[in-house]
Amino acid sequence: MEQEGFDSEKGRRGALIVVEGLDRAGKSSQCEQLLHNLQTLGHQVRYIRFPDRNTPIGKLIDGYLRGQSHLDDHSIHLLFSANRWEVAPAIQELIANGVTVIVDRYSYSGAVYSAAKRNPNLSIQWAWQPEVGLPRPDLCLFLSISPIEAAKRGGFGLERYETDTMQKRVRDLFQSLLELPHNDEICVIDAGRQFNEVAQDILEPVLECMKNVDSIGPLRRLGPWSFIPSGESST
Ligand code: FDM
Ligand code: MG
Repeated sequence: MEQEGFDSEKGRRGALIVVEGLDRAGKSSQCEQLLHNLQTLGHQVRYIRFPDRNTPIGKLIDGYLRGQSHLDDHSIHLLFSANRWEVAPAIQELIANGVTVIVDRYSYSGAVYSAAKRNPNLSIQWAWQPEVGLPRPDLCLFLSISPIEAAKRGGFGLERYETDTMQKRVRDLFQSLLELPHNDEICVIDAGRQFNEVAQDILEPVLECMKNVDSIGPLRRLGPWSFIPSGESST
C-alpha cells in the first residue's frame, strides 16, 4: 500500500505556483526562500521570473523598462505576453514531469501594469486577452503591503513604472482583481511582517496545493477575464 508522505508524490504532476504583488513587497526574496524551503523538503522545484529578460523578447522588454527605447503601449504589452508564451511549453513539460514551478509575476502583473497606464484604448479586458490559454496557476499568492510599509523599505529604482502614480494605480487595479468573484485560487498574504513569518505563511498553502494537485486534475489554462479562475483543462 502506498504510504502518505513524500514517496506517494511519485507520478504526481508538479504545481504551478505564482507569486504576485506590488514592487517592494519582497516577491523575489520570498520566491528564493520558498525554492530553498521546498528543496530542503526534497521536492523538485524550479524558479522562474517574468519578465524573463534573457530571451530576445526579454531583451526588448529590458530596454523599454530601462528607458532605452520607446514602444507603443499595446506593443510592449504584447511583448510581455509573448515572453510568457515562449516559456509556457517548458513550464508545461516541467509540471508534467513532477516538477513544481514557482513563478515571480505572471499574467496578473501583465494586465494590471498595462491597464494602469490609463491609455483609453487599452482596457484591462483588452490586456487580459493575450493571456487566455496560458498555463493557469494552481495557486496565486498575492503579497500585499501598505504604501507606508513599502515606503519604509526604501525608494524606487529608476525603471519605468517605478513612480508613486503608477504604483497607486497598480495597487487599486490589483485590489479590483482580488475582488472578482470565484478568485478562490488567489491567496492574499500580509507581506508587511517579519520575513520569516511571511515565508511560513507562504509555505503552508504551497505545500497544501502540492499535496492536493491530483484533485485539481491536469494543468489548466487561463480563461477569459470574467472567468479567470475557471479556464479549461489543457489536455
Ligand atoms: N511588468 C511585469 C509588466 O508591466 N507586465 C508584465 O507582464 C510583467 C511580468 O515590469 F514594473 C512590469 C512590472 C514591473 C516591471 O518587473 C519589471 P520586476 O519584477 O520589477 O523585474
Ligand atoms: Mg521592479
